[in-house]
Formats: sequence, structure tokens, C-alpha cells
Amino acid sequence: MLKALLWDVDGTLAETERDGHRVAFNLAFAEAGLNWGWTEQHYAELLHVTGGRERILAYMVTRPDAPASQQHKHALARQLHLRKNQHYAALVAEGRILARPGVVALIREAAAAGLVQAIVTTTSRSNVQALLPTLLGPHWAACFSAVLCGEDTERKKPDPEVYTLALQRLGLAPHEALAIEDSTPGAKAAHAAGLPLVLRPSVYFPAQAVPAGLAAVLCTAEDHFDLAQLREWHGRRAHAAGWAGVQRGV
Ligand code: XBP
Ligand code: MG
Repeated sequence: MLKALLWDVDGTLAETERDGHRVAFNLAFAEAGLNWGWTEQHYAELLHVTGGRERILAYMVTRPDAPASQQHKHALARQLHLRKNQHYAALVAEGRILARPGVVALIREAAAAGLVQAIVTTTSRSNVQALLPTLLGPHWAACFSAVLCGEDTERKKPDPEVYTLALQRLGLAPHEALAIEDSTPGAKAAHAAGLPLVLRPSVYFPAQAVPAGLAAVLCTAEDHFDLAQLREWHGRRAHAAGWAGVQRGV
């Protein structure tokens, strides 16, 4: 039985990457006097490194004008990432990032139906705290029993750590929950944690980019997105995986 929804943030709740994080990275680079503009197209590749600080560090490897020493690289990445997140919060506050269709209604519907919900993301906590009130209002946190962010784990998605931690916190077995993701790293993380998964493609992770073999229900960006539909998808996965009669903790 479906008891919990585990929500990814970037690309799932809202299209934050192209018009939010990417723009904010570029503002931070320009402010620091760096000629490091990330185009929309290039950002699609950069997104395969999860975590903004890690993404900057990976990019530095390709830049002859990056600091030479590891120590200076890390210090600059930390500083740029901090500023990036401040710019991101300002962009969000300007109303530049909207919820994806159906998401807000579904979170409210699930809350009203008594489902447990959690935020399970690799983004920084400050970005969640900036975005969620604009999507769900000042009492957004009441909808979620756990909010797990980039700072809460050693390893970011595609590592399953953040999902495993979420299940532990909620006291649930993987088959009792459903992860909602948009990206390949996110889908790999949920899959590796043993979670059934709905994959809703986003701007940077279109359906054709999703690797085969993930135990996912792949929907389209336009698919009707309500609780009845999620229960149906979860039931379909349960049937395919033979979860009927599986007891929690077994
Ligand atoms: C997406 C990410 C993040 C964001 C930037 O995480 O990989 O790194 O691009 O956020 P998810 P930070 O889809 O799991 O929400 O700069 O805070 O890392
Ligand atoms: Mg995502």
C-alpha cells in the first residue's frame, strides 16, 4: 500500500535549473570577475555532476584560468557556491520560478489524504527554504515529515544515501513509498534504494535520456498527475515486483 511520497526538488517540483540555478551560477561567476558563462546547452552536460559546489569543481578541471592548487580551487568553489545560492534565492523571490503543473495540488491532496511526504534532494537547504514557501506558502513545512537536503548526506545522488536516510527517518520500507524524480541521477538514486519511482521528464532530462532498466513508471510532462494516478502507478509496480503480502521490515 502506498504510504509516502518522496519528492525530489530541482526539475520535479519546479523547473529550477535553467532559469534559476544556471542563471545564479552565471551571476556569481561574473561578480567574481570570471568569464565562465554556462549556456543552457552546456548546463545540460554539467547537470550530470550533482551538487552545485561539486559542479563548479568539475568545471574548474576544464578551465586553465581556475586556481592551480586544490586548496584554492575548493575555497573559490565554496565562495562561488555561497553567492550562487544567494542569487538563486533572489531570483526565486522575484517570482522567476513557478511550480510544475499539478505538483502543488498533488502535495495538498496527498497531505489531506494523510500520506506521509518528504523532500529528498541533493540541493542545499537554503535553496529549499527559498523555493518551497513560494510554491506552497509560509506553512509549507507542515506538509512534510522530513526535509533531507544536500548537507544531510556524505554522498549526493545518484548515490542512494539520501533516500535510504529518508526511509529510515520515516520508518518505512521502500515498497511503501514512491519517489518522484525527473533526472537520471535522481532515478538511479531512488532505484538503488529499492524505491518504486515515477519519473516525470524535465527540460534537462527528457524521456529519451532515461536509461533503460530503472524500475520506473515513466510519465510524460503533460500526464495527469493526481493521487489516484500515483496509487495506480504504485499498484502496478507492486504487482510487477510481487510485493503483495510483503510485510514491513521483512
Ligand atoms: C539537483 C542538483 C543541485 C542543483 C543545485 O538536485 O543537483 O545540485 O543543481 O543546487 P535535486 P545546489 O534534483 O535532487 O533537487 O547548488 O544547492 O547543489
Ligand atoms: Mg531533480
